[in-house]
Amino acid sequence: MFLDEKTIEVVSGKGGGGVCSFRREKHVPLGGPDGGDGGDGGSVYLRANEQYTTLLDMGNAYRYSAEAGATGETANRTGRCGKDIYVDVPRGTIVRDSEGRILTDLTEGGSAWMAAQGGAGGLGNSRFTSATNRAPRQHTSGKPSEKRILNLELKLMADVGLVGLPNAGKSSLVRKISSAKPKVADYPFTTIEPVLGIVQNKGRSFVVADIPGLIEGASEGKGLGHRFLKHIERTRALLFVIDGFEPNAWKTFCLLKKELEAFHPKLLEKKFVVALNKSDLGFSKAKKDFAKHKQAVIETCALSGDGCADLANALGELVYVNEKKEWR
Ligand SMILES: Nc1nc2c(ncn2[C@@H]2O[C@H](COP(=O)(O)OP(=O)(O)OP(=O)(O)O)[C@@H](O)[C@H]2O)c(=O)[nH]1
Ligand SMILES: [Mg+2]
Repeated sequence: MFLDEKTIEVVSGKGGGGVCSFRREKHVPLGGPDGGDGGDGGSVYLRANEQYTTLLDMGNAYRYSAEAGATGETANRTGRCGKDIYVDVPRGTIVRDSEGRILTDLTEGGSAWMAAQGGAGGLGNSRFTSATNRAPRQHTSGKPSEKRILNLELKLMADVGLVGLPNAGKSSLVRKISSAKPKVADYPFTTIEPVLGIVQNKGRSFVVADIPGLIEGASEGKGLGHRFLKHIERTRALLFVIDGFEPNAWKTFCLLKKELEAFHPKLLEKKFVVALNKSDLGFSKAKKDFAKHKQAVIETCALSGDGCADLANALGELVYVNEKKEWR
């Protein structure tokens, strides 16, 4: 199962109260005020963890609470501070408040964002000592905790997103060029959730995302594509995978582009490579059509691996063409 949306509640710790106390010891007359401050409450942070691939990796917890600060003590001892907690989320998690406003976007591995700030500890009575008040009884309580409902949404951070009709051979290609082993079968919608694979190419590495096949109307919610189209919004480049054995390969390419545009016109501004797959079955018509429209293709056979090295090289060039990955 792939989980890309989740709601959590974060609660920081409240601050410990300051106390009122006076030093009382034998042989020490007029001991004076010695009530310590309360400790600060712990804060809750969200942290982007590169090891996590989906929100499921967070486990089932709904509420994440940090410890409260302890009450101050006598002899001017400050109460213990509550521990901060770090909630790990997958890299690429967008955090919204309950009204849908974006609070942060955790695109950088290891980066942390304070989701709920711990309450400050209160002041003990010794803080209020002054020339005119040598025995203050005044002390303050700790600041309250902060509670927030957060909506998390994951948008995958892959370098290359695969786009193609069901059965085009996307998963087969991902198996050939990357370390990932998504399921392959001869029926549509074999892939029902995105799979990330790391490609090692000429000493460089990049991430490809195999997403479920798109069909006509995907941008309006048909098939599985719509839900996963958002995952290619953040990829740097696209790989169109087209079954070249089909006589309508060129039309398929146009249809895919149309669906992407309908979902978000910006998707068409991305650099892309076209793989004309299933070269073992022969595809003279498809090749001619692409040539006629001056659209370069890479011929691949995901079964034998023919052309797959060329494909990996071409993708590597696209990903590394500029200074690599500003969000890495
Ligand atoms: N002859 C031939 N068959 C291929 C090739 N690539 C993939 N296939 C077959 O095509 C079928 C679909 O392959 P998949 O890799 O599952 O296709 P997909 O695009 O991931 O499909 P969905 O996950 O359903 O969107 C499988 O039976 C593969 O064995 C190829 O280059 N040549
Ligand atoms: Mg697949």
